[in-house]
Amino acid sequence: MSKRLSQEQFRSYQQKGVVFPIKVLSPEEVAWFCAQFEKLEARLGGKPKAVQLSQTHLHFAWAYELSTHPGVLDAVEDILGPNIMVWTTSIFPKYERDPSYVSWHQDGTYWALDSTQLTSAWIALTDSTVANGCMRVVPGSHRFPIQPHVETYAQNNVLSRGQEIQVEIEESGALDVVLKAGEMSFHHVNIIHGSNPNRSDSKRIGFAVRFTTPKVNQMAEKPPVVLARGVDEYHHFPVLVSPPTASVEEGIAAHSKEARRLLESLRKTKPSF
Ligand SMILES: O=C(O)CCC(=O)C(=O)O
Repeated sequence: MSKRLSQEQFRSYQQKGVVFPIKVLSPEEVAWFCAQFEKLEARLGGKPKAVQLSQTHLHFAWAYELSTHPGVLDAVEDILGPNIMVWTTSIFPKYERDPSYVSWHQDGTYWALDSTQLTSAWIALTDSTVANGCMRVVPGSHRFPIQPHVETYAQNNVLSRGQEIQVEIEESGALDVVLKAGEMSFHHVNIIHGSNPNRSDSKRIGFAVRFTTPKVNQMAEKPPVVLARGVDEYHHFPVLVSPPTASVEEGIAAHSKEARRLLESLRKTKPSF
């Protein structure tokens, strides 16, 4: 029996590789999570880099709480089953009139995972609209094999190496994942997706959580994961023992030390966020 998704939503995920909108946060929760993010953003100098906004759930209590929110996990359970891990997280802010964009890509290309049992929850902390650069997907493309990608290192590309798929995308067939603050979408690890620059005067903030099952293994350096629900009979990953409790300052110090180490490792091994 499903916990959160309707049959139609589940079917949409299977057929299109994406499902939205799923309402998960109350307006009060949105305001609180936004305020926590903005506190962190301000302490990081205003417009943090992508690497500063990855894996925040390991260092900041609010980010851990959002990644393991019961409403989010109920919906994940409908897709992945009862054993759920938070593999990684990334926050994607796009500022007013921000030229940054995400090129068309398939996440499965560069995550070095041995399975497609992964779903990405993209939780909107502000409205995410066509004007402010909402995520876009090519429905059904999760069924395609992994396509060739090039590393462009393009200046405004949010992806760490500017990875871009090498097939012509029919823009008219793309679906805009428009969300209101407090709603989320799920997208499949192999779906072709990206997003345009923010051409509006409103900021867009998305909090992405990558959920896997314990069966999934990674052929690269493994981050600590959160066993959010169920049991881990595989022990492929180190598991975070307890939620973070550090102050913002301590969290920033620990996070930046880890981010430096991760960047160094990425240079050598190349999996990406
Ligand atoms: O936030 C965006 O614009 C893109 C997000 C994305 O690529 C992802 O969550 O996989």
